[in-house]
Amino acid sequence: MEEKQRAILVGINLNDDADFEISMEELASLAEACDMEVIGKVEQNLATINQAFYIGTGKVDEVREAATALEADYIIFDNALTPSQLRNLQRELVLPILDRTTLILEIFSTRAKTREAKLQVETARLQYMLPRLVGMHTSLSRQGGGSGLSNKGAGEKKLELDRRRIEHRLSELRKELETIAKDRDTQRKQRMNSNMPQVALVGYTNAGKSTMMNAMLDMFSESEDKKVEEKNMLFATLDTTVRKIEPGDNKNFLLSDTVGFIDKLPHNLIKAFRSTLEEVRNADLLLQIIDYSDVHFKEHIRVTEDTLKELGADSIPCIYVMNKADLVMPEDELPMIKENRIYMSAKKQLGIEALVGMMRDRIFLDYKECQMLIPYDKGSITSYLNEHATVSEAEYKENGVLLTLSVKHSDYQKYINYVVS
Ligand SMILES: Nc1nc2c(ncn2[C@@H]2O[C@H](COP(=O)(O)OP(=O)(O)OP(=O)(O)O)[C@@H](O)[C@H]2O)c(=O)[nH]1
Ligand SMILES: [Mg+2]
Repeated sequence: MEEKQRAILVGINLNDDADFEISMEELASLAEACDMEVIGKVEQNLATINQAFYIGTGKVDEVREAATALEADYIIFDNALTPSQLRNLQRELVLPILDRTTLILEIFSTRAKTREAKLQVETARLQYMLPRLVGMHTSLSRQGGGSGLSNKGAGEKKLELDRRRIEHRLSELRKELETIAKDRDTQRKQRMNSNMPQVALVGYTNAGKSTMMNAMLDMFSESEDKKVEEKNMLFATLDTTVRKIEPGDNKNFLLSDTVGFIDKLPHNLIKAFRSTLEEVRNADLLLQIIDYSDVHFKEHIRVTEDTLKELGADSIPCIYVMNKADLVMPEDELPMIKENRIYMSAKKQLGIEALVGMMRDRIFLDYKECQMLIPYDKGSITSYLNEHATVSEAEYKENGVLLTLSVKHSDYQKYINYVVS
């Protein structure tokens, strides 16, 4: 098993799609992340997808010939194939067929570490498999077993049995995940009660979210052992981690790091990871981390925004973090702020403080919890605050009235001389 599995990629360029090449390159990285070697590509320009075979019927022969000539082990299609396309293709092409979705599911399943992530991936996988039981190679680990072709002759009975077994397993998974989600919910409610603003890191996979989390922990947290894993690979992070960031003067916030997005992220997977991604939906502010050194960064922003929409998180305020700018801009120009964008480097920690400043301007825009001691001869200030701020307590002290209150940022600045804590 030293030798890598050899794969041919197949893609359709629909109506001269500008993003076609990017998509094929990404498919190749996904295959490599599954430990396969890409040995060839077959591409076709089409105006519409072929309902029966995905690619044109003539092209099917070409794929089979190329696969034989190049001694491929797998044929990988760029898009999720419908159950009937898969069945038809499997009949015509002798080799096991995978698609983009199966690759992503495979990567997720090898990366999943926590019990929850494992159960979520298994759920997504079984859901994808269920309608495709005939001829589907859903797992690379089954290679050699030849489940695809040998299934061809399998009787209806066996199929029905498989189907029932999967459905049973799915209901078990659902129950266990619900229990885990409930615990998580309790924790989240406790955090919300703490009244601390919640900020979520989001963005394309490998953009630098975990590196950003670690940089903030480095600068604004006591303990080192709370760090998360950062790695140069697709989907290094599959779980959600929440950490308290304490930049000082009582303006703390909670920061969450979670799974990254990718183009055509399988719908089932987003659904399965919904509870992991709950942190994103509940955030007061999103930091969209973008790999600014990647020429396709605009496309990545689009995919991230589409995914956020799917999650119902598209109306949350967002700061655009053009990360990895150290690779494409002179370092002495960093950080650079333009409206709601910041050009910076998480890895080199250039711009972390500036970013935290931007975040605080947004999340603490309207609120400031504090105590002010207003002398008795400044009664007009006391009445102004009573009118314009939320005073939760007023204690009459020897040298003035001590107000515990929540004030607008501008008022806080205006009366900063009276702030005692
Ligand atoms: N040059 C440079 N490299 C960076 C920067 N930020 C992150 N990286 C590198 O980019 C790679 C990915 O970083 P991660 O923080 O793991 O990315 P992520 O967004 O958490 O990725 P996933 O968890 O896989 O979605 C790592 O090799 C980092 O060292 C940066 O500002 N500059
Ligand atoms: Mg990560």
